[in-house]
Amino acid sequence: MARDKIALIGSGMIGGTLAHLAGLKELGDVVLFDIAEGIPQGKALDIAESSPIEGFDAQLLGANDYAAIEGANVCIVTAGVPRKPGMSRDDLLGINLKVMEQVGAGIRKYAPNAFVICITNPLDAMVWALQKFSGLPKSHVVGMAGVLDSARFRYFLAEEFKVSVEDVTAFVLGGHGDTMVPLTRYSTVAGIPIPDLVKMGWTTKEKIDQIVQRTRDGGAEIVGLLKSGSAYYAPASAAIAMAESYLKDKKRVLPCAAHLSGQYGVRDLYVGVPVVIGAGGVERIIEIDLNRTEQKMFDKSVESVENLCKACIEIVPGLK
Ligand code: A3D
Repeated sequence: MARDKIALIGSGMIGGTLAHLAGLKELGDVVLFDIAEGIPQGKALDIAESSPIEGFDAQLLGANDYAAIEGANVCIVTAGVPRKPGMSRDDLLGINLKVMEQVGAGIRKYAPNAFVICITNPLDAMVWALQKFSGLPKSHVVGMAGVLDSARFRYFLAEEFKVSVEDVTAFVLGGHGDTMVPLTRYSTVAGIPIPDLVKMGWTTKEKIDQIVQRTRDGGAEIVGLLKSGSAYYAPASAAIAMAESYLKDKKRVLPCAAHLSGQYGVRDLYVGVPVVIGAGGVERIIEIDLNRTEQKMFDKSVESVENLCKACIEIVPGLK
């Protein structure tokens, strides 16, 4: 059986890390694409030269022509510009929307059967636009944000409880931004919900509120430290988990920006919700019960995603 083919559209900080992880995990052959000449070729060669040491077999190719992504099973899109300190994700909208138009056309032409994972910010609007520009089925175009946001939440909770990150599960819903909705009720340590752990005296409500806020500001915390560019190790790990679930038909339940067509009362928007990812792409959208406070936070988050999509339509009226 031939190897799977993973196309990375954008070969910057996340793109390079994705290529390395895809190699290490032997997910398939990798094509790094970018408009910058030499960068994808250089990164591909560098990673290929690590393969004899790490012991993985994969072809790594760098390219500046979309023809190189032909027949890819998975495309992971990071093309665009990242945030600089003081910039919000939304400041990136105009520039990255134009990039999504080019990427959508490239995928439509050369990899129409791929499972597409978008990472470019502002995420929920860019993945929505990319699906429209590419014309691929909605089940096959998905945004990465929830896996990263919930990983940050899990890490902070594991630190607070002094337990293994493996035993902490967490759920973060809504858009990727300041309005994301970390759900403490559905977050657990080995099955024990956080509110019960508060009652058991493991932590306090104030401490959990601080962790929720730190999760919401997780991206900005890294941008502030790095001073140029934004997070890339954890975002790459998150997208690889989604790609792996598709390629190996693992049917993992992961929070992703998925296209909603009535679920949670939302129509034709991409919003972060729990989904099942398997060989069929997004195979199921899971609708969980939200209490009144959670629903209010979710609605606020949806409203901000809707406003971003409206801003996209103002720039490219044909997107409607
Ligand atoms: P960076 O290292 O700048 O890489 C972006 C790459 O895109 C560069 O190599 C550019 O040359 C390339 N590029 C620019 N325009 C085009 C184009 N038209 N076609 C093809 N390639 C192009 O950024 P990065 O890898 O750090 O981040 C990539 C994106 O991910 C940014 O938009 C970030 O804001 C976003 N991001 C999202 C998350 C989420 O959780 C959703 C987290 C971190 C970063």
